[in-house]
Amino acid sequence: MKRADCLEFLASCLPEHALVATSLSVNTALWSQLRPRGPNFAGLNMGLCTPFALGMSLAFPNQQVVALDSDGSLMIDTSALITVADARPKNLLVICFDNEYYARMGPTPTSRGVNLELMAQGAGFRDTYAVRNLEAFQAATRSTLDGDGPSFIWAKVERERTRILGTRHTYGQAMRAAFVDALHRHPDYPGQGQEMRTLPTHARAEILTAASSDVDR
Ligand SMILES: Cc1ncc(C[n+]2csc(CCOP(=O)(O)OP(=O)(O)O)c2C)c(N)n1
Ligand SMILES: [Mg+2]
Repeated sequence: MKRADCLEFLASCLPEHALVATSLSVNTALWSQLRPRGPNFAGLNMGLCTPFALGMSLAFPNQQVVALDSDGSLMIDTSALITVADARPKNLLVICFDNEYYARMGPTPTSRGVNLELMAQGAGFRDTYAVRNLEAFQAATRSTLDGDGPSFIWAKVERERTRILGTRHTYGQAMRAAFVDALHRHPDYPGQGQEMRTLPTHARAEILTAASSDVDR
């Protein structure tokens, strides 16, 4: 199963205002091409994708939230699964794309038998799926988007052989500025302009600079 096909399907059925976090992985480059606009926080460092998505799911309880995590990233902090299952956000779907590799750096423990679905179940997830082909991925995704979460999909995918490049909004300041801008426009956002006043001055300046720049990162 190819991760690109899974993500293309997800992009086709995800609600317009869904919030998405991606791990620092192939997920980030692919997702930025499939959904260049909208509330996407991309390229979270290892271990941080699922916790960040949990935060968004609690902040936006009436919106679908998806963590596009990956094997190396999730395994650096599997305790995130416990925190999610314990918090029980109905609107959170965690998808872990498992290519059994740390990007192109070497095999991860899932190549030697680690079962991430069992870990999610042990953490307390009741809605879990292990999928190895596109049809199963599509069925699991439909089911999780229709029902109550938190849900976990362990998606076994082929290792990408070539480097996949993202868009200019994939990383760094430009990505963060696009994300904040998308939150401002989000129908569930609590207050017009409120967030800019509560941000520290240096962060506000950084976002405004990035928003007016076309620099690729
Ligand atoms: C704490 C930390 N250790 C190492 C790295 C270097 N690094 C960046 S991405 C990556 C591998 C990510 O693997 P995975 O999450 O499985 O992504 P994928 O295979 O889908 O690209 C590593 C080791 C890092 N960014 N942070
Ligand atoms: Mg991997």
